[in-house]
Amino acid sequence: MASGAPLVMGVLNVTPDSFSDGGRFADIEAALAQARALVAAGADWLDVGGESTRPQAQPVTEEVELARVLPVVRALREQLDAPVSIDTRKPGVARAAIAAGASMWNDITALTGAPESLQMAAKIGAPVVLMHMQGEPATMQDAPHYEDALAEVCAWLGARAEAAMAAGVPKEAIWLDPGIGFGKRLEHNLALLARLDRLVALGFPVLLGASRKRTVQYIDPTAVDPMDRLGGSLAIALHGARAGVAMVRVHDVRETVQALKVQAAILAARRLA
Ligand code: HH2
Repeated sequence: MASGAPLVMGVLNVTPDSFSDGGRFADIEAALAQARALVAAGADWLDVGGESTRPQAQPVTEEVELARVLPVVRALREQLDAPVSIDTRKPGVARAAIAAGASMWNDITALTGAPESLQMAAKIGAPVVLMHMQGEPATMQDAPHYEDALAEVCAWLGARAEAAMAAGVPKEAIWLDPGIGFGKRLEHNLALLARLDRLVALGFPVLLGASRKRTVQYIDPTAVDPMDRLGGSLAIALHGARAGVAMVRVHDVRETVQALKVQAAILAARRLA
């Protein structure tokens, strides 16, 4: 592990259609109960999302997304201490959520989602996650193509970080994310996971999100149900920690925190041995 265990971001989807937990936390009481459980389990951050971005997901309007996320962000701010990030590609939703108490903008489009995204990120001034995606969620898994996925993703994310800084986002506010499963086949995801150190070497904190994703099913075809992908999700989180990622985005917080702690203890003992 580069320097200690990564932070853990718990996923809080307030959507009817997310791929692994759609509909479970769509009403505010259920969302708050889940948020409390995630924090009690050790989540350092909560990532609130109001639009599913799973393959084939259909976009929602800004009004619908705001109505889903704002009451939850406000309630979290009032009732819990954990910082909240807002998972949205819409600059208007990011601005409103930050005003309501969120502290980070998690943007799966890396500030390409709208013409004003870059300027909005600079104006908001909060940390922003720039994630790589090839195409759009509705069609991104139809025909992903790369000559060299690792080189292309690193170059693209580096360029997006430059664009954000040129627009006025401070360097220390920028996070990068390889976007596991976003317009990528298994071979592309594996190329990125195998050399996460190359992304870390760009000099920005890296967020890694592979929890319950289909990448695990491609390796273990029996894991058809996302709930059956915990083992693979933990393996990827542990691998990310050893490669130096700064935060992992997961659904199963308790299990991930425990796995990271055990790995950290073993690595610390090895250093003493
Ligand atoms: N993955 C998902 C959503 N947002 N954000 C970042 N930065 N990185 C990711 O890997 C990432 C993300 C997809 O997972 P989930 O939120 O569980 O599903 P859905 O998009 O169906 O709501």
